[in-house]
Amino acid sequence: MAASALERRRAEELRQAIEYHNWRYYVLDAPEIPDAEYDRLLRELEDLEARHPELRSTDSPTQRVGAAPLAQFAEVAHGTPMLSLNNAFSEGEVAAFDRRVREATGPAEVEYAVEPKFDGLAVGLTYDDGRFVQGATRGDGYTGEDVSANLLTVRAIPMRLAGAGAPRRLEVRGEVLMLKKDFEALNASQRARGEKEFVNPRNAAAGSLRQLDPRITASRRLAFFAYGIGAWEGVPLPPTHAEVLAKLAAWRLPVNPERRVVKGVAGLLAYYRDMGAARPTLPFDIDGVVYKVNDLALQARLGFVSRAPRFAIAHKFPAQEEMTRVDDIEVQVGRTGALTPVARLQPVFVGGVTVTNATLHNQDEIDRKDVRIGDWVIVRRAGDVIPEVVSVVPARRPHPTPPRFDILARHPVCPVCGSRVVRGEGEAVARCTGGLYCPAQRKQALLHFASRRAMDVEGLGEKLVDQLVDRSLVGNPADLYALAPDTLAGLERMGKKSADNLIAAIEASKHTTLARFIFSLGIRNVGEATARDLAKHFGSLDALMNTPIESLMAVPDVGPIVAQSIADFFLEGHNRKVIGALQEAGVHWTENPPQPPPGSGPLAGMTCVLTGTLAGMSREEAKTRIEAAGGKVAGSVSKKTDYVVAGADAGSKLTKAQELGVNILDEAALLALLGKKA
Ligand code: 9MJ
Repeated sequence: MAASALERRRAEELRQAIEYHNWRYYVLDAPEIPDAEYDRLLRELEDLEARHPELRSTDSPTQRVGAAPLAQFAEVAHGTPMLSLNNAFSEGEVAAFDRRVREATGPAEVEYAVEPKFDGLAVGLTYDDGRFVQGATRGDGYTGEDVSANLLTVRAIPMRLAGAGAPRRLEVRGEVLMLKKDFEALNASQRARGEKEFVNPRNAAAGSLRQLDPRITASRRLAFFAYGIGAWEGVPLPPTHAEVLAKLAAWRLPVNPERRVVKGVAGLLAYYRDMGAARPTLPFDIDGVVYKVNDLALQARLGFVSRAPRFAIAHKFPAQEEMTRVDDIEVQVGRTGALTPVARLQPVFVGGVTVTNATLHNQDEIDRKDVRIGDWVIVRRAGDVIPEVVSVVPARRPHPTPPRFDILARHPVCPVCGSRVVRGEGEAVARCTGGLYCPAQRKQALLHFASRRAMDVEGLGEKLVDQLVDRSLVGNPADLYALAPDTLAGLERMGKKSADNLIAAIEASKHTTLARFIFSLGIRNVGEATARDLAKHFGSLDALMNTPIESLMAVPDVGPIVAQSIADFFLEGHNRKVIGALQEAGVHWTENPPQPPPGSGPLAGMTCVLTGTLAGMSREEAKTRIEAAGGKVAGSVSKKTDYVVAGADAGSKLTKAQELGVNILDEAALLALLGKKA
């Protein structure tokens, strides 16, 4: 039976609603309805179309998935070539670009539209009268591949343009990419299924888009950002690039919110710096920023040189991945004796620094990536993370083929202390059995003890710990508290002033919290969160030390392995001795600080901001104590701030507080408020 007028109208209503919610969810990241409601709408439309196949239009959201696999992609000739951009790698090259623009356009400062340079795959999407008709890859710039069926599975790409005023024909140019989190999830699932992992989000996006079976593409989460146009027919073109993008956004095409309009070289470079700083926290990879002359008439006057526009340039960030050679694989001994293989690399400039080492994590990782000495590898360094070997370049493996690298075969004994190395059944890591006899483990234990989130001994770094252990000045954490300023002043890179500072920092660390103290002990499998849970649950160190293993498992998130590690630690006589010595030396904490019920305590309902360095307590501790008094600690000063606590060298937050007339406390005043005398 043919569809009634009512059903026809309902189908159209559903299509519009579903596309609207796709836009809210995938473009704005601000869904209005729960997933279940969205699913109901889609199901209702599917049912309607199943009953009345004549209602099934090609631009219905039900058609996004389910197209049959192709034998091959059809070729698409680009009406306007999809050109690439010239690159700039330095500020000088950016200044030269701006100079060339001004030579052609006049001396006035030029306005630029600036945007992130997405590291994905360029595509062109054609809309006729506002309806998606085709999507193609860039290919060689003149001819690409028709990947329409795959692009339709990308929910951020609208099947219809919203609102009125769409051109008769519009070709939107932009980049298909995979968000970092979706890339991680995809690789986790590839790993779980024993399939090959993707090297980076770009490759994952490319591999997903160039699938002959759209159902595979549909199972991958791809994103899209529009950054330009190929065709724009039938309606007047806005005067600037920024306004073109605004139009695209109004039609509900995804346009990245990080775009700006700036003036002159100074504006370009400020944007470059801002985006460079934002890069690690962006949800997607970018490999630079793009500058485009904003005025489209000026763009037309500038025209093209060979294959790239003269009106635009990509300012690249330092590469985050480079190829280099593994000269050797060495092992490092960690705090718990774990032997971590480290690749020694031919120095290579990547992520803005010269990298000579990259972690290989453990034997399983070496096996999975099959890294061998002499191999050429892709090294990655993103943000502040430790450089990593991403993959081997198989074509460059030397002849004769080097042997597989086996940690245990290479190091039957610890390279530092000569103790036996073992790898437990089912364990990923091989370990030195030397315990605190092993200087490497001792050093790492000390560094952990002193680290910011543990006892927070400022200034006790690696170089210093090396000297202290190598000269037998410190054997365990308790020895730190017996160090004399003169002993320290005699060490390399240590003057009297830094020795005094370190002594003061050691002294200050004596006052701590139970959670920090437990964490600082470096008990295997006990991280910061577990330490906090243990402190809260047991309330005192004595109770924790003397508790049977079953009671340990009563703590939320403590399973048999963690419980066993804790029990083992406190069974060791020398661990108990060190704890005794630490308390003897004056290390103390307030046991089980009673948490005030919400709305009580001297700082109940107050918001405090900390700035500068306090003499008698660390920032973490101040935060804990303010919270224990019912207050909240915020990161920035506003009119709503009740107190700014200012220590030494307080900066802009103090100025802001003065400007806003917010109460300012020094340390003594804070302690007084907390109910303690300074
Ligand atoms: C990228 N990859 O993000 C262009 N691009 O403009 C941006 N690429 C481009 N623009 C003209 N933001 C040709 C390529």
